[in-house]
Amino acid sequence: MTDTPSSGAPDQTEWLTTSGGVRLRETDRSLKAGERGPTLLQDHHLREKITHFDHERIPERVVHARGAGAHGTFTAYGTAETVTSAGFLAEGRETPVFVRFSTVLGSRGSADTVRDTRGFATKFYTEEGTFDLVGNNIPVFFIQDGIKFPDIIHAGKPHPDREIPQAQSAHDTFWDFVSLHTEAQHHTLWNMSDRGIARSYRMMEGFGVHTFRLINAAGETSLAKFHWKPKLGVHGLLWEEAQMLGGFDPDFHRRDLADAIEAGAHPEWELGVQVFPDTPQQTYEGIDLLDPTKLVPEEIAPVQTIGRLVLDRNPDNFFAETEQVAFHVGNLVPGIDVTDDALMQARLFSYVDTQLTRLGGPNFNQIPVNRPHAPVNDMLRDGFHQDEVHRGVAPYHPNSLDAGCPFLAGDPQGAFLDNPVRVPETAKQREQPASFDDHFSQPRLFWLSMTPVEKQHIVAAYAFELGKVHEPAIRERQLQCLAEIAPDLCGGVAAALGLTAPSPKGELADPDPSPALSMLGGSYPPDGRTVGIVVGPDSPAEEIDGLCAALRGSLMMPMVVAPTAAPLGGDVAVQRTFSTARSVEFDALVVADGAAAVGSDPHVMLLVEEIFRHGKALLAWGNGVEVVATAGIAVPAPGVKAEESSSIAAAELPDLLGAHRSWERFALA
Ligand code: HDD
Repeated sequence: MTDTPSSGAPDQTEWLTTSGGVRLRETDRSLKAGERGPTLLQDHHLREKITHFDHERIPERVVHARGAGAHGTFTAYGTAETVTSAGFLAEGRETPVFVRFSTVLGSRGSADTVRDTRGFATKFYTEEGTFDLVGNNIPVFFIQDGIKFPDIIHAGKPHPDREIPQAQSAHDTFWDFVSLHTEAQHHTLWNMSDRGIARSYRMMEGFGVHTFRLINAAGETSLAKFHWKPKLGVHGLLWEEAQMLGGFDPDFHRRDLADAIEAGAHPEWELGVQVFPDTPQQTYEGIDLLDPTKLVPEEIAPVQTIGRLVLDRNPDNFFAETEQVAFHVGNLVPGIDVTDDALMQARLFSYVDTQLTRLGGPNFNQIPVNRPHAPVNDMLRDGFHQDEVHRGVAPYHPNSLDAGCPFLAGDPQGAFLDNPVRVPETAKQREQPASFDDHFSQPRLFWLSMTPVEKQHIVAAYAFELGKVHEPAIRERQLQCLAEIAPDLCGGVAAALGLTAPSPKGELADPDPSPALSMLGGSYPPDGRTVGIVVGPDSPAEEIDGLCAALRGSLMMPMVVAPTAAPLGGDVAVQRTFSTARSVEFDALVVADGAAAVGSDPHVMLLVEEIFRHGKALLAWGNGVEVVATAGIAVPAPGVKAEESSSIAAAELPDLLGAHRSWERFALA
């Protein structure tokens, strides 16, 4: 757990050279006319060094600018072979991948823990070409047609006059748009849930959002939605934690991902599909599969797992890999095709287009992280940053000069097939189906599927966000939308804002709740969870060392928190001092024997009090129990325990962390 890279350090054993490979005698002083004289234009090394530096930055992504990436492997179970001929989904096939997680609204340097949708983009370097699954951690989208993308993003980004607020949805333009353009209400409700403030990239579901068309070896088609299911469960921060982390550790998610991989706690997901018959209506149980603001509950279309993703290698260089990776919804392989979803269709254009500006030309697929692992033999030529030295004289087809090559492939050679889907005879029109006008029944389904504590968080999130909206008409319009979703949700938010809850104007739908939409329940491995260990100057060093080793052995990440940075007992490393530690960095706190010597140190009191208030596991042994009592916390309480020894604490932690928090500690109104 360091801020230094794990690998890829410059080779200190070689000579320093210019970019032309000439060895350098000096790089700290410019070439001048005498000791005190002016700098000479002749100094080619100075000019090269400064010029290159002047051009180090490239435009950040217009959306999803803030992100973190990792390498890994996808292993297919073979269970998808009945529905798709995609080679990388054949049983046992291993495919290298690069994944980039992101927030949507913030700029490159913004904080990780803001309330926002998270991007979950996966590049599969398959033997049949690159397949990109460019999804989010929310299964529905704000808009039904890509032509609205600039509108939602302009509304969500900082106000154009002062360029504030950064990476926030709690402002007038966002709520102005989503309350007017009510198809955004479903996605917005997910944002207001704890999905909008993920605990970790490792603890998020991922969704391809759109419906895809799968084609099997016999040429039969079906429609499908992709899901990523995290091994560690789906967990959120509390809003207070998210806000505090924005200051204490704006890199929280980036650090969490890199540290976990470095510690061997390799994040894992299973890829799953919901499969639907490919009927002319393209609906399932009345749900329009081409409407990306709608999901299909797992209870009526189970997610069938088809493979496993493990991320096990951090990038060597952030810019080269995470910044320059370029995803494209049109990177498809035989066996997987797009549908007529109007959101997806617009994306097919946007992703290549944006790289032309961002990566400076059309050859971005030659950048190492974007290079296909399948052989490439295209007829694209020249352009900025062309790395290939193409041979031959006839980059056109047909030709007779380069032996009439390259050949075109057919089915047996694995050529991509644009599936010959029938297009109904119809008129060109700027219209959409009537079912797309239903904007409230699915948000209502989501709300009805939440547990009481999740509902409480959602009400608080709306109250915060709308509390930051200045224009009364926008608040009132959004309250009207909430009334159409659920009067109890609307009532809770209205009460917090000091407003009267409006009545619904439409009829409320009566969907069956979908328990799969709730984040609560289940028990998960503690991989990569951080555990703070508060010690005093005389805490038993050997025992603390043993506790750290035991936690590491179970893939948890201990952090010793001591009065000073001096190693405990001379050789147990201290990761945080009382003045540098803050509770939000930890998933659990252990107060060690010997900690009582620090008395009621305000930093320690705050640590213990916040850990308790945030429902996190709090264990103590020996006189550490006195510290918990001094902080005013009764022992035992749910998730608060006095242990007989450090080894019992180590054994208890996985179970306590497995449930993420002691939810019983949150009093429900
Ligand atoms: Fe997008 C980036 C996900 C709709 C246009 N998008 C981008 C990334 C993710 C998504 C995860 C970051 C990729 C990376 O890490 O480099 N976008 C989505 C999802 C959508 C969606 C799940 C709806 C289901 N996007 C969408 C629309 C448009 C775009 C409708 C335009 C019509 N998205 C872009 C873009 C970006 C992008 C401007 C910015 C950087 C990039 O592509 O490479 O082209």
